[in-house]
Amino acid sequence: MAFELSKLSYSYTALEPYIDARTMELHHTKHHAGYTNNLNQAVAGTVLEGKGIEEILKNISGQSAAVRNNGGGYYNHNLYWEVMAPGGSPSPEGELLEAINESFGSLEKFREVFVQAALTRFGSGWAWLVLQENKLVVSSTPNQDNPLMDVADVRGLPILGVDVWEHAYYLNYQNRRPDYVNAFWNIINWDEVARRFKG
Ligand code: MN3
Repeated sequence: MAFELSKLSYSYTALEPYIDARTMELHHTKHHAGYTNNLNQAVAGTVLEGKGIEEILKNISGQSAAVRNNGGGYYNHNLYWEVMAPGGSPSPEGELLEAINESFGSLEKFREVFVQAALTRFGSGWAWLVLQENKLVVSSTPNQDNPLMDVADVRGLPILGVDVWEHAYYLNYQNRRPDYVNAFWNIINWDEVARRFKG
């Protein structure tokens, strides 16, 4: 059973003005589709064929660069589309908010730490909110790595992630990554983050 490019639950224009339609369309139909197709090619005919993506990522050490890069790219973009929503959603509440407060002090402090991780990731990569046992931490990873991978410096379950590859923002924001990351904050789907937090 091959991996399939996920369908978005909203249109390419739906995240404007924070993320423009052209960026969304290229990102989904070219970049994410490319990772998906290349992942299928990389696992075809190997012992990985038919395995779930999380199982593959959790045992990524020793796999080829093609599996690592495209497996990460496939998983990371699935998460990225789902943790965004047109207009965002109300701020986190309940157990997720409690965990954020316990781990970072406040929602505002978490935002600072998360944005800082996104801005200081040199080159291409991702910033994450990661669930570990019973606490939340922020990390960033290079390229298409993610916290599920056994090669990650900070391991755990990613429940929020922002793509800071230039292809995620360059058409609209050029070199202004801070503007993109702050815009992203307006379209976070906290309901989905909470769903992932609860497992
Ligand atoms: Mn991307």
